[in-house]
Order: sequence, then structure tokens, then C-alpha cells
Amino acid sequence: MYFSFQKPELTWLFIPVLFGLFGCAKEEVLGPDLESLYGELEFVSEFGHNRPNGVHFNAGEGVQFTGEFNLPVLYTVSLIGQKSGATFSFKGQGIGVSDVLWLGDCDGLFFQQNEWVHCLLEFEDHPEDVRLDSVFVWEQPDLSSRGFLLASFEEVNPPFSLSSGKYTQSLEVVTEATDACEGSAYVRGTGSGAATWFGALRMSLSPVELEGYEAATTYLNLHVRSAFEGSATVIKVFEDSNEDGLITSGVDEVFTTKLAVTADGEWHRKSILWSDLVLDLSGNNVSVDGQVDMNKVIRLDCTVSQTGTADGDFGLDVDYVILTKQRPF
Ligand SMILES: [Ca+2]
Ligand SMILES: [Ca+2]
Repeated sequence: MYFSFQKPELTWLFIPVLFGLFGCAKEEVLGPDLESLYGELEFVSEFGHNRPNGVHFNAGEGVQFTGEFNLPVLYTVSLIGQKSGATFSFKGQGIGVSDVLWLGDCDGLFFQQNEWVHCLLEFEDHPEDVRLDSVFVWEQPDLSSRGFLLASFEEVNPPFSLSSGKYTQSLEVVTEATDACEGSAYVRGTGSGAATWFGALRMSLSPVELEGYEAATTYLNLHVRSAFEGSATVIKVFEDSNEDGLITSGVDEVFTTKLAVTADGEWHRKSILWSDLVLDLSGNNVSVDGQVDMNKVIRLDCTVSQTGTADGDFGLDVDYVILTKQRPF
């Protein structure tokens, strides 16, 4: 989230102290005026925002919310895309929402261009006081500046390749898609059989691109979707441990993790801390120093796989793979 608010514990600590001080002077006041804390919520100024003609995310604009209350209340501002179904929310506490600035952030699915977004203001302790506004989104937000974008599949010259095998049924970039998580393209892979490798999406990167990224604070974020029960993606991170420019099995280290994909047909964001990847000693892979060195990583694979070893049909879609520093995308 991109805003801060006064720490609630401080607010609640101060209010009784103030009441206590003034209460001493007037003996008839025995305690805090609870009515003013838990009384009726009133809007000092109405809920709204600064983009009545819509927000141009591509011009660096954001949506700044307005609205003031008579009480320091817990609030939630929820954003709901009317076309995309994308969501995002801000939670805070205070006497207003002027700290809430929306820059296009989204939960699992991106907000789309030319889309109305409902902005719902709700209060935990005042469920009857609800406000609804809306804002028009002109362009899909470009969130690539949040990290290092490995692939969004929108590119003409893609920095990735697709690798098929014996159990691959299909492996392709789906373009002009209206159901992409982001943009209009994503990768779809399906396979069949009692295997665990049905193909892979391979993304190349160079140590230069990962300058400033550290394993302990780097997140790999990707968006996945599946309609096949038991599907999974195995992430493989390939080091060029001996720095000869090549990935050689038995010489260079590989790090991995397996992520199950919920088969509900919906896009889900997965975020993995780089240092949670484990050394892969399958096949004839080796341990050099057992540590994933960011400055030696030259390839990242998202494998179409399954959670077990059953005989069946598996598959998944992948979109918007991005590395971020310090926090998940
Ligand atoms: Ca895309
Ligand atoms: Ca090597």
C-alpha cells in the first residue's frame, strides 16, 4: 500500500489522556465521552476523488481520494473493476481518506483500459455508513517500474522461449486474448500423462539486470491460472556458477520450488521470496556453495507440471512475471 496513517494504538492512547486532563477540572465528567468515540458517524466532507474525467495511468496520474469524518474511524476503500473484475483495497484509520492514493495497484488481476471502477468506502464499526463513487480508467496501469519485468508476453521480440517435450500437448503464447491477466497475451501450456514435466517457459536474464537485487529481499511474482485439477508449476532458477556463460548440468547450481495452482479458472498471483528457493539436486545437479547468487543467475524456467505423479491432463496459463525488491508485487 502506498499511504500511511497514524498508528491506531497511539490515537487510542492519547484520547483517554486528553479526556482525563480536562475531566479533572470538571468534576461532573467521570470518564471519556464515549459518545464522541463510538457515536454516530458524520461526514464533514463527502467521499470523492480528484479524477472526475477519469485517470490516465500512462501519464503518471493517480486517484487521490477525499472525504472527512467527525470520528477517527477504521475504514476500507475497495476498488472493483466493472469489466475486468480486478480488485484492490486500502485499509486505514483516521478522520479522513485524503491519504489514500491509488496508482493502479491490483490484487491478482490487472485493471483494464476503458473501464469503470467502483470505489466503495466502508467502515468496520459503522456498517450502515457506506459510500460509493466510481472512476474511469483510461489505460491499464503500467506497473513494470515496481520491479524488473521478466515477461508480460506483449512484446514483439520476446525475451523468453518455450520448450516442449514428450508429454506436452500444447505450449504457446495466446495473443489478442480478452482474458489475459495483463494486456492481451499470456502463455498457455498443457500436457497429458503420468509425467511431471509437460513443457517450460524459459526466461533469460543477465547478472547486469539483477544488479542491486539480493536473494533475501527479492520476490519472484507471477500470475497463474488453471482449469486442470492437480496442476502445478515448478520454478527453476539456473545459475552460471562457474561463470563460463553456459548452463551445464552437473557443473552449475539450480534452485527450485513447486507451486500448486488452484484449478478454479481464475488468475492468481504467486510471490516467492528468492531465498526460499531450495537447491535442486535432482538428476545430476550439484551443490557448489549451496547459495543462490543473484549475480550469477542467467535463466528462470516456469515448468508446466503437476502436484503428484498421477496419469491425467494438466496445464496452466502464465502471465506477467516480475521481480520486485523488498516486498511482493
Ligand atoms: Ca500479458
Ligand atoms: Ca556455467
